[in-house]
Formats: sequence, C-alpha cells, structure tokens
Amino acid sequence: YVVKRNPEDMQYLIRLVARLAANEGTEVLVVDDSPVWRAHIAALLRRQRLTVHLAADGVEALEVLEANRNIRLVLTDHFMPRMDGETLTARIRRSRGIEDVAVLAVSSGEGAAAQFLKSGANDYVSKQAAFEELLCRVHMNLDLLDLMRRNRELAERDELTGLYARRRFFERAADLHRHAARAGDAMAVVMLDVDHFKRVNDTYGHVAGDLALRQLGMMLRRAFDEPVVAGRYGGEEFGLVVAGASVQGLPDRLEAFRHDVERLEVSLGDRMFWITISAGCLLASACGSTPDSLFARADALLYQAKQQGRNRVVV
Ligand code: GH3
Ligand code: MG
Ligand code: MG
Ligand code: MG
Repeated sequence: YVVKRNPEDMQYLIRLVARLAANEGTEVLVVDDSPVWRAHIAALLRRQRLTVHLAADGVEALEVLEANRNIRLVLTDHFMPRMDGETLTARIRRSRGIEDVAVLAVSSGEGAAAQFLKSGANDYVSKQAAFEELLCRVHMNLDLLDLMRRNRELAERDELTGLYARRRFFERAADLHRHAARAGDAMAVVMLDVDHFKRVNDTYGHVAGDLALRQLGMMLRRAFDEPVVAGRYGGEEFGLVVAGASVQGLPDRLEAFRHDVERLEVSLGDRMFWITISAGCLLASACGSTPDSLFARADALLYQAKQQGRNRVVV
C-alpha cells in the first residue's frame, strides 16, 4: 500500500488492519490462464493472509468452487481457453447469489467492465490498475459480503431466542408447504403461546419476562431442531411447522415439551418462577390447503387449549 501522510490514508490504514484480521484465512479463487499472472496475484493475496485457490480457466474454476464451498471471492480474468470469465460469472450466478460468492473481474479489455457487471460480477478492476486498487477492491468486496450476511441474519433471526423471526418463519413454512403438497405429504402446524404472560411481566418485571422467553426459545431449539421449522411469530407466540415422516410422533413430543416447560425454573436474582404454555397442533394433508388456512386452523386449536384451562396441547 502507498500510504500518504494525510488523515484519509491513515484512517484507511487503521481500518485495513482490522480488515486483515477479519478476513484472515478467507478463501479466494484466482482464475487466469497466465501462470505468471496467477502466481503473482496469488502471492499478493497470500501476503494479505487470504487462503488462495487457483484455476487456469472457467471450467477448472467451476470444479474448484464445487469442491471448496467456502470460497467467498473469485477473481477472474476475461479471455481464457475452454471457458471465458464472463461465461464463468454467469454460470456461478445460476446457483450462487451476489451475497454468497463475490466475483471480481480482472481484465484489460475495453468495455469488458459493463459486460462483466451485466453477467453478475460484483466489481471490476483493470489489469493496468495499480495492485493497490486490486487489494482495496478485494477487501471492500469481502467486507460487503460480511455486511450482507450480517444484515440477513439480523432480518431473519429473532434476537431474543435465536429462532426464525416472523417473516422468515412464514416464508419457510410456505416453502415446506409447497414441497409437501407436491409430494402428497402430511403436515403439522403448531401454534404455541405462553399462558398469562402479562401476569409474569406484571409480577416479576419485563426483564424476567424476557429471560423466560429466551429460555423457552432455547428449549424449543433443542427439542425441535431440523427438519422442524421453529419461529417466534409474536411476542410470546411461537410456531412449529413440519412435513413428511417427522409429523408422526409430534403430538407426543409436544406433550413432553409442555411438561418440560412446566418444570423449567426461571430464576432472576433471588426470585424464581414457572411458566406454562398452551399449544394448538394441527395435523393435515398439505394437498388442498394453503399455509394461511393451516395456521388459522392451528390458531383455533390454540384458542380451544386456552378455553379448556391452559397448560395443555390440543390436537
Ligand atoms: P393468555 O394466557 O391468554 O395468552 O394470556 P397472556 O397474558 O399471555 O396474553 P396477552 O396477549 O394478554 O399478553 C401477552 C403479553 O406478552 C403482553 C406483553 O407484555 C407480553 N410480551 C410480548 N412480547 C414480550 C417480550 O418480548 N418480552 C416480554 N417481557 N413480554 C412480552
Ligand atoms: Mg487471459
Ligand atoms: Mg399471545
Ligand atoms: Mg399468552
């Protein structure tokens, strides 16, 4: 790096140190038919503490990508035998989004940038540019991938419980329903609600309420991991969706879970309390139903559980 004695460059240098640490060991792929260029760029990137894979053309690059699913950035040349960089970029995009694998096109051709970007490249740098620019773009693109990943995580996961947040939960439920309807599979939709939770908050405080929800979320994650889709769709309301063979035995597992929750000791400071849950568990065929209708019927069962005195599962 060329570091000028101006505040911007010094700031960049400081950020770069943090970046180098964050990106250390990140896997990248250099695709170029020139062995000299390949070796040179690889050495440059290894000095940035990146893990570098190499390929001599697009065909080899696709093989390397398939064998190394952790590669996050592809630096690709334009003209290469067997498969050129633009085709390679388009092929990568058929299965991997721009937030999954970044493509940085490295070429000397006039007008190549637009072609690359239209094929799905994240960024472009000319072979005539200073290596410093190439390095800046490598780190910038890796940072953007991290940012996109973090944003998605924030949007999809409920912060308190680590379960799917509302929107993603209903999306996953719809996906599951579509597959199950095609396969003619059975489905189960469970709606689960903490009993008299307003009282818990009123008696022990909001912090204690949060703690109870966090512990309940942890128990749900443990008791119903994949292929069960578990989410928090409301304040003290949780949902489960499952299709196919896993539907069998779900009512029994749910009853055991209800019992486990009943015995969970939630303690904050020197105070201890217990919570109970009610659940509506709908078993249905995915064919001839919509996700909305299944949720509405599960909700009606949950309402029955509340009516019948709470702390119970109605199937
Ligand atoms: P029911 O048995 O009929 O479900 O009674 P309930 O009190 O649980 O139901 P209600 O819907 O009246 O109240 C839900 C309460 O859950 C109200 C709200 O303060 C509380 N709540 C919702 N989200 C959160 C949260 O994130 N943290 C805490 N601490 N409380 C929450
Ligand atoms: Mg070439
Ligand atoms: Mg509720
Ligand atoms: Mg409630």
